[in-house]
Amino acid sequence: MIGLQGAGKTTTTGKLANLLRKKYNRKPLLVAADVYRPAAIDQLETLGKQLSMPVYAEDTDANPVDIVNNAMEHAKEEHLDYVLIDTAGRLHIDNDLMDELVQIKQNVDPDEVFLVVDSMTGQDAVNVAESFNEQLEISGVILTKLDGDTRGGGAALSIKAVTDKPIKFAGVGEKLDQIEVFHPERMASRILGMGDVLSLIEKAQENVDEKRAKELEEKMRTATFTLDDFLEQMGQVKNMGPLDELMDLIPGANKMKGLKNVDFDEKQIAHVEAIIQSMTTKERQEPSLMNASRRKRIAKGSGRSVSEINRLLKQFEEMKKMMKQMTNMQQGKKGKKGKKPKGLNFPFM
Ligand SMILES: Nc1nc2c(ncn2[C@@H]2O[C@H](COP(=O)(O)OP(=O)(O)OP(=O)(O)O)[C@@H](O)[C@H]2O)c(=O)[nH]1
Ligand SMILES: [Mg+2]
Repeated sequence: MIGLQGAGKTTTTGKLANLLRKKYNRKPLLVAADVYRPAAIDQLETLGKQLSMPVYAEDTDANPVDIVNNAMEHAKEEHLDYVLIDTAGRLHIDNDLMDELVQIKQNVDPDEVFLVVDSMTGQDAVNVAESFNEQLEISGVILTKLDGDTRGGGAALSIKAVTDKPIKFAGVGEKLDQIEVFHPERMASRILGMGDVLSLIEKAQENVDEKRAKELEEKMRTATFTLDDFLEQMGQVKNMGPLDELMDLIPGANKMKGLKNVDFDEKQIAHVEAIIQSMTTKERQEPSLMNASRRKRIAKGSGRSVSEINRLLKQFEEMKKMMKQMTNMQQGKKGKKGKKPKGLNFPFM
């Protein structure tokens, strides 16, 4: 990983290692080759601890070229199959930095040289990419901080044009799972405000248990969907990531008047969860049981107001009614055994 100071090299090293293990079942080694900032080694070691992954580091007076050579040996001995090298950044490109990186490259002969670029740096990012590529022949680019705004999309296009190297990954947040394989066509549609349905489907596939989703769907169709099911479904959507991020992926959502200024407050979900969790099993199955004293008890248990509980129950009933109508409509059109449309089934989204 190479790039300017603060571009996101260290974070990206952790993210890639995480991805390699999670998705491809690999055993990566993280290597701290930034000896100029004492905190840099600590930072990588902390990441390694967070991920429970091995980190190779030496003292700050060691030579980065020696460090990477030793790290390669270490990886072989420990049967680790990917070596991710976190190198030092500089405020500006300078010759010392370039020389050191060239030497590291000659010594380890890496399969990939990833230039990590902060997408918020705009046009400057393009110049940086050009000079790194000239001197080090990068193999690909990783754009970070694409969660900031869509200006980064412009940088992506120009970097590709100038270096003719592919953008391989995109960092979309500070957390260690917030990295995505970069898809140019998706980026283009995100910039154009068309949403990114493909990414949304991918997220759903990764985080939603398909068998359970089918069972829940069946329950909805037969109107036996309970508040317990509702709770479970909410959990599945929550796994997919922050709601406002998901909204960005839905085509046209940013143009819908009502939605534009809605604050997708994660707290709201936590409140609904607290309310449902304060109900007895029986109440969750049969919300019609809910009389005034039960509502009061639930309010107390969840720390929410009775009117919030009333609202939730009303919304739940309405949702069930709507599902029934939709099912009837569908059956009317295609017959009872007709194929249902593919796609996501999150009624409350
Ligand atoms: N929002 C957001 N923040 C990111 C992303 N990637 C990195 N960051 C943040 O950017 C800051 C700098 O990241 P580092 O990984 O330390 O950057 P670096 O390139 O290693 O920096 P130096 O080692 O100082 O050259 C940190 O606060 C990261 O959390 C991203 O994709 N999105
Ligand atoms: Mg760093």
